Amino acid sequence: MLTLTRRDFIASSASTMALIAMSKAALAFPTRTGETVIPWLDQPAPNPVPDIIKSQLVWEDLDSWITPNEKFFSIAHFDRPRIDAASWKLEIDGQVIKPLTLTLAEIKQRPRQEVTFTIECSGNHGLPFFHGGIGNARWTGTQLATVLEEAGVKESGIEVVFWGADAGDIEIKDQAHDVKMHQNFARSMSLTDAMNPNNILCYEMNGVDLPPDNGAPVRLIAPGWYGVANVKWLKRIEVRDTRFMNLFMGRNYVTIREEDHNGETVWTETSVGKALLKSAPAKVTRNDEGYRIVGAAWGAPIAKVEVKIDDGPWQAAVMDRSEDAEFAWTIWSVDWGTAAPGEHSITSRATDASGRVQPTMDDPWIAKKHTYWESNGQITRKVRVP
Ligand SMILES: Nc1nc2c(c(=O)[nH]1)N[C@H]1C(S)=C(S)[C@@H](COP(=O)(O)O)O[C@H]1N2
Ligand SMILES: [Mo]
Repeated sequence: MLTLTRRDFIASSASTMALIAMSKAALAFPTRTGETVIPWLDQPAPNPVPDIIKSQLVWEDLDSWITPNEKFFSIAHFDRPRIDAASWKLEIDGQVIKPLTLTLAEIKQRPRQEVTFTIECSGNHGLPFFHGGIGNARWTGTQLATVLEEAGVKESGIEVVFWGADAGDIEIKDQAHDVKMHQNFARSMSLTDAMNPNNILCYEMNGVDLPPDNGAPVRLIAPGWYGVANVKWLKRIEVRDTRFMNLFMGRNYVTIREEDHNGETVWTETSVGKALLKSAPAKVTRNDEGYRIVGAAWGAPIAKVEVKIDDGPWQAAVMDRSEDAEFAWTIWSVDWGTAAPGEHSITSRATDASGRVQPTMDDPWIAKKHTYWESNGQITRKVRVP
């Protein structure tokens, strides 16, 4: 374990930090000397929305626990604002006793808090062109709860809205309405969820300033929540005395399911929330010793991962615990030995610390889900062994 003082962090250059992060992660990864990667046969479809999904993780390239910033996926639903950090200010207002306006320098003067968190877009694996909406980074900022405490939330405050600087034109049309509006990106949480001590106002990613596409100068990092809750390009934090509903709470990022209640089907719509237990095979490698399957598991504390090759038995994967963080993915591997030439399918399933198992694709939880969000079913990949 590398320990650096705060001064070391500040003094070292961006490139040095990146090198330290990479060499540290490389030690922890089940990479073997002289190995080559066998590409998957089932490659994702071409991305039809390159403005929204600007980059994605390429699973075959996964070779470090920390995802380097230049390989990190990036999602923006409206524009991608470029904000002048020197003049930027964050407002904290609404149902608070003392509204605050904080500059970046003032936020950086507050105590530093760091978390390694694997952030996944809830749409990941829900669409044929979207398999790489995930990455693991070390996020640094200051605790949100202490800022809200300083502003003093009033008795009436029940909901916290995180407003982004990005905005777009939205239209709502039905029999009775035709409303056009220009609305900023926003997501909200209950006051209780917002006060979770793990949430940070984040200004650094993997030891360097937060990159513009990932929300510079400051974003919310809410460990354990799906990507959409982690509002980028923060502009204002508003405490409200009512629940909040907008495009990203109530229309988009809504999971529609058929649930069963006493034998009766109940159709539900829920706003995407906390991350769900999931795993995925990342790549198949080969060297002189044979084949190896490597993957990741995340979304909950992971007890074990099992892998099924074709119609074979579930085999226990070796968990790499050399890097262990509550909100970060766990890398696993299975040695496949002398795999038979031909086409094979590889499925992984994760089990969390409470014994819950990642659902199969025909589990009603997945099969009776009618929107592509929160797709945490077991993933099968196809590979051809030469
Ligand atoms: N302001 C703002 N924040 C946002 C978004 C956005 O469009 N605007 N997209 C969200 C979604 S859907 C995801 S998955 C994550 C992605 O974070 P990243 O781009 O840093 O990978 O950002 C979230 N925060
Ligand atoms: Mo997302």
